[in-house]
Amino acid sequence: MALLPILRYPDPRLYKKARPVLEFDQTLARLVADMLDTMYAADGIGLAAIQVDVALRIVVVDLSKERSDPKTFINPVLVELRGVREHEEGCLSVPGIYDKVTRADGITLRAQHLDGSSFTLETDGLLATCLQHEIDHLDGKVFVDYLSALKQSRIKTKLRKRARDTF
Ligand code: K1U
Ligand code: ZN
Repeated sequence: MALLPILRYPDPRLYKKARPVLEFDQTLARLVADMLDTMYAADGIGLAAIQVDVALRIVVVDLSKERSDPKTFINPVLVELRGVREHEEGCLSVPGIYDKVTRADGITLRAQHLDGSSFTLETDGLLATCLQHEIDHLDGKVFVDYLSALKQSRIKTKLRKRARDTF
């Protein structure tokens, strides 16, 4: 088990666009296992590889109460968006900050499993919100980018102050 350091907003590495995964090998399987360990240790429901400074299109999620239903999405692509819904979001890269973001309510997504086989998922509610949030990470976008400039500036000040106070 390895816990990977999670990048903190506004680290510029969070704004990189992730590259597609081309090799479905043991190195990929190890990275996904480490991402799951990291997500569970941080009490998150999702994690994108870019958050652990790996610019590859990999997402892990687990929305189960028992933390026993890990799902892996390699090279995820949103193929359909349905309706709109406002949901409270948080982010492991923006600790302690929560705000409402409006996104599609229902999604259809194509992705690959760890072995490279393709699958389609149709979902809605929190899983759809979480997957859109994670795919945004792969495209170099953080949920606070949807908030007003004033809110973004207050969040940066708060996180900077918190980082100073921990030293
Ligand atoms: O990407 C991340 O940083 C993980 C993030 C996923 C997420 C949560 C909620 C809405 C959209 C995306 C988190 O896991 S934040 C922590 C968390 O568990 C949580 C926060 C708010 C609501 C529900 C769960
Ligand atoms: Zn996030």
